[in-house]
Parts: sequence; structure tokens; C-alpha cells
Amino acid sequence: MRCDRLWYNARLLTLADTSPGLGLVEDGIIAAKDGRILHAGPAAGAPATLVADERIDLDGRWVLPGLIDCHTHLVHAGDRSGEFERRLAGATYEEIARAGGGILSTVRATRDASEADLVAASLPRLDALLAEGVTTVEIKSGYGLDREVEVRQLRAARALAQLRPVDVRATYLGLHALPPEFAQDRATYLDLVCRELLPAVAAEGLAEAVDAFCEGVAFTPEETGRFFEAARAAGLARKLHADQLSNLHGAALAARHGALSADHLEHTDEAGAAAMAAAGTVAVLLPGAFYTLRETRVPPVDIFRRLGVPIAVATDCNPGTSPLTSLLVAMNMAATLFRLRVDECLAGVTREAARALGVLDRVGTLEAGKWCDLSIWDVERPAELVYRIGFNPLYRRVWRGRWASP
Ligand code: DI6
Ligand code: FE
Repeated sequence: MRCDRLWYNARLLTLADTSPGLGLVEDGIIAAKDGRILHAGPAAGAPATLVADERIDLDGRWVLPGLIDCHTHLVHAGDRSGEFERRLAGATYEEIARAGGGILSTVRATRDASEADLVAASLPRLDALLAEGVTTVEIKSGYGLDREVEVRQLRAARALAQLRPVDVRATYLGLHALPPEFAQDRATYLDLVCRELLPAVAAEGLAEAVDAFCEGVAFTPEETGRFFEAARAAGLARKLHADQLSNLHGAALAARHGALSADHLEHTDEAGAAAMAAAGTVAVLLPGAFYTLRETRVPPVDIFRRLGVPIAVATDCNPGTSPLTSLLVAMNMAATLFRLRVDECLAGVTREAARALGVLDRVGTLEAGKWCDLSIWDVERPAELVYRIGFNPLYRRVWRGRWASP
């Protein structure tokens, strides 16, 4: 049996569901052929006939699946550091939003940007993620709020995938904020989104999923439900910003619509968690937004554990509530602020993040047949990836069986 590349003398966390814990392998190897994993496991268990064109000694380094950031808004123009300063001086997020700032200030900047501008502005944010071993990233639209600019944002997300060795999963965030031109006419905007924009995005193959901000300051559960029906009809997966600032029963709504994930969830109750468990909807925790907004109510992690709701962790990289481009820091925050265990954090940015994107059949664990996407680390113990703050121990990244940089 021939393979293209074989990494040996490695310690693996395979995250394979069949192995206990994180699937630790002390003396491990990974063989790649045509970009996919041919074999991952103990050196002793490798097929005797395995020969490699290239053999790479990893000197005992730790190998994990490539990291997956399953919730970002990284394609946008402008920044909100001025609003940050105003909030430090005492203004609230709501006051700034009412004065025309907040999401709508990023909408103005994004509408003024060309696709090339958006790509140029977003590339450094993407590179920051890749430098920490990310090999799959989800990117949402939602700062255009009209057909032309939402499409431009999604095209920019697709363009980023051509410029870097990374998988991009694009999400049409059609219900993010009410665009100013429809401020007096919610119903017309809903019609436009469900009847024109969403079908156009689906027909052009610009997104794999849709998302909505279901919140008192954004869209109601009824509006969200209608949008989800349209998404289902168009063959797009569903995701939801749910129960972040209040309990509108977004978690249960997401589960009812077969959503891949419900995200944030600070105010989710037991019934919402039970609905998620029954539907297999992943809880995506976003501690960067919790931290930035100085929230105090934490997501019900104990209930998720008890009911068996899968838990993922993501950056929520966005200019307003989570200007965060580090999945390592997101893990540290999830541990310290939400009391996730180290194994939950590591699974949350690999296997469970893949589940939250509906791509667990392709990535997220080190198992034969999946894409050979690896993050290789200079650490003594994997817990260091969660424990350190602002230190990047990535050795190298592998995307589809090849060394990838950044
Ligand atoms: N995601 C969002 O879309 C909003 N909060 C969040 O976690 C707000 C984003 C923004 O202020 O631009
Ligand atoms: Fe978000």
C-alpha cells in the first residue's frame, strides 16, 4: 500500500468517536494519499505493506485535527474601535445602535466596499486564524442587507478560499438587522429576503446555510421561523443566533427546524436544551461576545452535558461584539468563563465544530477517509492549548495532505 506522505513519531488526539476520551495515541502515525487520511493510529497497527513517498519525523509533537472556527463574521469592512472607546467612556451598545452606530455602521462601511476591498480587509483576519492551525472556517454575510452587497460578501468569502489553503463554509445571514431603507416596513423586508434574496443565494450556490439573529433588538421567532421554512425549501441548512440577550426560546425554535446549531445560548432553558438534544442541534458557545459585552449570565453548560447536547466553541469574529481572531483564546475563555473542561474545549474546535457545520463526514477527526487536515503543536500536553493566553505553539498546519502556510 503506497501513500504520498507519512508523519511518524507523533502523539495523536484523533477525536474519533469510537475511541474513549479524545482518542489519544502515544506512538502514532498518519498516512495521507490524494489529500485524504489513509491511516491514522498507532504505528504498531499500521499495515505492514505501507510505503511512503515522503516520511516526516514529528519528534513526539502532538497532532490534532485541523481546527475549525464554526461561527465568524470575518468578511466586513471598517472597524468599530471608535465605538469601543465610546463604550469605555460609558455609552451602552444599545445607545450607540440607536444613534445609528452598531451593526448599521458596519453595514454602511461594507456597502461602500468593493469585493476586492472586502477580500483585502478580511485576509489578515483569516490569516490570524490560519496561523493557529485553523483549516475550516465558517463565514457569514449579514452586513450588506441588500441583494447586491450580501452577494458581494458571500463572493468575497468564496474568493478567500481561492487565496489560502482552507475550507470556507459560507452562511447567508439574511436576518441580521433591519436595513435602514426598510426601517418602517419589516414585512416587506421579510418578503424580499424569503422570496428573492434567499432563493438567489441558493441558486447561485453562494452559501451552504442560513442564519438569523433572533433577539428583541433584531428579529422575532415568527420571522425567523418563516425564514427557516424558506431555507429548507431552498435546500439550505439552518443555524441561529439564539437566546443571547434574552430567552425568546430560540434554541427550541432552531431544533424544531432541524438546525445544525444554535449559537450563544446564554439564556437557554432546560426545555430548549432538551429540544436541541432530541434534534441533534449543536450548542455553539461564543465566549468572545460574552466577554466583550461584559455579560454575567453563562450558558447552561451543565444542562447541555446532562442531556447530551454536543458543544462547540467559536470566535464569533465580528467588529461589534467579538473582535476576536484567536480560536486558542476562545478556548481559554470557554474554559475560564463557562467552565468547559479541556477535553470539551478541544473537541469543541474540532469534532463538534465539524458537526455544527454538517461536515463531520469529511473533517473534524483523524480517521481514514477524511481530508488530511492537521494542526501540529509544540506542546508537552494538549491542555496547554487551552491554558495559555496569547501564545501560539503551532508547529505546522497541514491542509488536504500537504504542508500549508500560513
Ligand atoms: N453576532 C451578531 O451578529 C451580533 N452579535 C453577535 O454575536 C452583533 C454583531 C455586530 O455588532 O456587528
Ligand atoms: Fe455572531
